[in-house]
Amino acid sequence: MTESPAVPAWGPDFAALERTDPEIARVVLAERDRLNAGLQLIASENFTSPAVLAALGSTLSNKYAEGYPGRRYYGGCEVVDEAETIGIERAKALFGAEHANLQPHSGASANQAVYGAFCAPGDTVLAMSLPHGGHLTHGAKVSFSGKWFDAVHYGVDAETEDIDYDQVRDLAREHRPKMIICGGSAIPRLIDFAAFREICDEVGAIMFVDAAHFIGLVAGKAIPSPVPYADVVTFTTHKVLRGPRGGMLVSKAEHAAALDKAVFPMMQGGPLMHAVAAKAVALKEAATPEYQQYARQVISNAQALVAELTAEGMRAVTGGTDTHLALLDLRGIGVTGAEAEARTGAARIVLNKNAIPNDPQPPRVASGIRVGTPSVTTQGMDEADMKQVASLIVRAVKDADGSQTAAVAAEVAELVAGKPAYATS
Ligand code: DSN
Repeated sequence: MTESPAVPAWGPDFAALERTDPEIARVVLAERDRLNAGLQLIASENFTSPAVLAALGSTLSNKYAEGYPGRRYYGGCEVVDEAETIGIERAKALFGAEHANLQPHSGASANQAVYGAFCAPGDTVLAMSLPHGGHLTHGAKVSFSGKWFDAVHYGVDAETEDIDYDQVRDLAREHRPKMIICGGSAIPRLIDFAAFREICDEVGAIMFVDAAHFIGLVAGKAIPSPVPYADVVTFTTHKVLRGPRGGMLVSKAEHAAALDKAVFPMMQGGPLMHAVAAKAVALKEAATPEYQQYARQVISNAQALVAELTAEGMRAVTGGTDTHLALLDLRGIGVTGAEAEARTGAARIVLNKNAIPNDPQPPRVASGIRVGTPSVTTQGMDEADMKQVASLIVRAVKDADGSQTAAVAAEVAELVAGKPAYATS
């Protein structure tokens, strides 16, 4: 007689991982320790909550659920239907949106679906250029968006370094794009959504806002929302919004059917129901007064950080920030973005090199760095901490011979020890 296998625990069970796969268990713990041991200043990252992590590690991962709630291609979807329906309703309420789709696997997948819904191969789209702060999926030549569509790009004004709205209007009139995209990965300033709406209406274009970076600030009511203006707004759920890694979109009701069909079956197969449930959890968390306070603090921290960094000789592109991120031009202190990333990284300050508008350096070197405050704000840091963070960044960036690395790393360790990202027991 064979013995029945033990019934597995139904939820996250780290001891099971350690028993089954000690190598990967070690990696998981090492990543937790890496997060706890340093300053995480990547503008597109955050520390998601234990509730979100629990939903991600649940048996919802097992279910095939192609289709949408009540209209699936598999049996047994009545339970996961509830998770998706709750998430859709939360998204609509939080953003005041007429329609929501939680299935995109990522921001890039959500963007792909928007192209699928509104454009045919060869159609013209107008978007912010990547080197001026846009995104790969906004028509960069190496992306599907630049290979399959005729992408025309606007940039920033040479003087203000903010979006050149006159150029957007001129290019829209000249090229009559099917779709105009706003948003990007390195835009420190608020976007004038009303101006984009007016231009889109003038030329008959779909207004597509890629809000991946700033949607969490919108959710927290800390900055104005694109939702009343846009035909469709896509975003990732893991940046300021602090949810699981993934994508989402919200839209006007008139585009609901086209967008849903473009997400599934045009671009994706089965949705990741554990991720859909985790997105629902994050949306609930983002609807609280505590989250709104968090969103405001993210911006205050970014402004405090950039003020200190500029006082030390770094130049803030656009002169500052209205959001969670800042772009610093390091040419004035004679350091490249790549050097700064390596030097700060050695001292456990994690940030990324970034092109600045009209950068003379190639992207792999870059003249700037991008810093963001979503993660440090989640771990409870405030403006006073930002003063210290800025001083540590500057010491590391200017430390050409590495003589300060150990001392800076020790101060980083001391600073984060009082405010760990995650508990270790
Ligand atoms: N990779 C993201 C970022 O860092 O901004 C955008 O996709």
